[in-house]
Amino acid sequence: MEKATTKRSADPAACELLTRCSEEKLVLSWDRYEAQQPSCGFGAQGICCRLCAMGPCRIGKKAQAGVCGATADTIAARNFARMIAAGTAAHSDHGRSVAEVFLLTAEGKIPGYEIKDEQKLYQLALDLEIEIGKKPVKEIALEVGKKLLAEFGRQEGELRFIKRAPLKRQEIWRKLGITPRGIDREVVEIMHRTNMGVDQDIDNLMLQGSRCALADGWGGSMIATELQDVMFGTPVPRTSAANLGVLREDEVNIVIHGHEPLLSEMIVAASRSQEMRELARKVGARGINLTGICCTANEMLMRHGIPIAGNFLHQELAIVTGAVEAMIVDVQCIMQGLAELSQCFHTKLITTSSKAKITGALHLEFDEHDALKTARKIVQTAVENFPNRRKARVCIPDKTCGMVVGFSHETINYLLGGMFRASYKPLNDNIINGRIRGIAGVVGCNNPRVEQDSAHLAMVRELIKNDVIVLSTGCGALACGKAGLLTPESAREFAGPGLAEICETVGIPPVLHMGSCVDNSRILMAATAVVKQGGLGDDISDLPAAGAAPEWMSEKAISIGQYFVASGVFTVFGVTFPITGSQGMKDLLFERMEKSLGGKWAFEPDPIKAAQIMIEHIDKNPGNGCFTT
Ligand code: SF4
Ligand code: MSK
Repeated sequence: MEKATTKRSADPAACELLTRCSEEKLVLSWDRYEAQQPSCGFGAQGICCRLCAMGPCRIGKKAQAGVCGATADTIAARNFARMIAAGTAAHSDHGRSVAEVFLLTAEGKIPGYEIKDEQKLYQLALDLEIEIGKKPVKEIALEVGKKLLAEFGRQEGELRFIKRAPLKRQEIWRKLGITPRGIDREVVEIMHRTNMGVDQDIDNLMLQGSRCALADGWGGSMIATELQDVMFGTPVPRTSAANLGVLREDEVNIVIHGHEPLLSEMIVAASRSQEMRELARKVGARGINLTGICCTANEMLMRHGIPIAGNFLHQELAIVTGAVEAMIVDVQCIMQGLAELSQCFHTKLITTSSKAKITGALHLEFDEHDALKTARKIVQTAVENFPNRRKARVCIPDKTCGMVVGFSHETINYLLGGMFRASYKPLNDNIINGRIRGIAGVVGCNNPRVEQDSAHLAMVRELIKNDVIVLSTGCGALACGKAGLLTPESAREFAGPGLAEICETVGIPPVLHMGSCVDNSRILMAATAVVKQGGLGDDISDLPAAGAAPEWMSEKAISIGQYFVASGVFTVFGVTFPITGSQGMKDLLFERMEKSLGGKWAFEPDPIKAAQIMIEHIDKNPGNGCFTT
């Protein structure tokens, strides 16, 4: 098979290893993607349905409706709503796991975890209307944990974090009847409504789609972020390094891949223990080198400065270096192809979650009740695998890039306003005086349909060149890190004069790394803080702001996109868009939705054009230029 490696990735480290794969006939996601071509156009456009055994049905010239009479519009809307439900379920089940461990920590029932950020706990308690008084920290934590865990199974009323949104936004949701009740309830209701023969009105389906997505952004994801910060520490800016060059020839390399820091935090602790370091020396290694892929990488990066090996499409490439003793995975975004690929090297693929096993992988189940013990066992397995490494097979690209990461919305507050006058005022003022043209959230995955990282980088460069400050999470943030855009110095090279001046004065990069996928809730909080600061309107939809996921692939991205839109953000996706076979859904998502929600979707695979329509939207909104004196 002809492998055009240069078209596969914009990352030179990836290209180097892709050449090796081509020579050794190793099969990676890009090859499997090619083997799938031509991919199903009905699926890509969202107009195939297999909800019942009268089907599967697909809409085309031959048939304008499914056996039951379902139209392209209904089929596309049901599929889209189910993607939102799946994404919400993934983020929220992550949040639930965190809440459960948080509660056990507060009850003093599990060793290894602690309350690290008491200030954030107090703030959470205030938001949840819990009286602080002279209560001990553990008692407050117990009440916080119970209240937040109950949000998943809540049957009526409103999710508690909804009250964090701007008042006008809350009213919009109430008027439309889409304020989420309980997180699980909204997911279940989508699964019911999209059953054969239930909800067949696209507007009604998408109202529930919005409600469910809001239960993700202002519910499950936000709970995950907040409680992780309390338990593991709220991120603060720190320096680190990115790309496969962070793997070391003379050390035991452990790559953690997945999403939940419940596991990675314990692996960090275990790998730093005297016992494990001595064991490493015994097997002939100089030490233990921990690094990450995808959102686990983001979690370890922003709390410990642990270097990252790469983003989504780097997961297989890390194994191809021949230098990885163990890849430890938990949940989400883990390719099944890793199991077969790891057989070609000495790498042990270790699954750790009862929810996510992979045939061919070694399963060492992570037990939160004795977290450090299981983490030690996992690290030990990796260390003991070091002597099996074949030196001749090792090929670590000599590519790394420095970066500054860890911009929580609290940090932005402090950085801009100072410790004693923490405030978003300087940001608002600089938007109002025109130095900063607007704010963009650029997030999401890699996708082998797109040259790896190229769309992220082109879009982000176009935005910052036009003085738009970028907030980034997930694999998009890691793409920026690998390309040097997460350094303050990059502002001088890539940012427009206004943004460059701010970056230089404050000492921040033009692209702010805000964490993992669940941390998109930080972007919601930052946007809300800008609204509450005043001067730029009284709702998120008034802000000169836009969102994008130029290389998305996961259902989680659709959920994130929908909660951005339902929160009032204009949001542009690239790659393909799974409703384009339905004129009704295109009208609703790309146009009509804005009337009710203040935000809408756009689909534009060209990243430069996408950046330009984001800037057009930013320029239409108040704040930019209107208040220039
Ligand atoms: Fe076909 Fe309708 Fe069944 Fe879907 S629900 S598979 S469109 S008959
Ligand atoms: S890991 S969801 S590939 S951003 Fe959160 Fe990356 Fe997308 Fe997974």
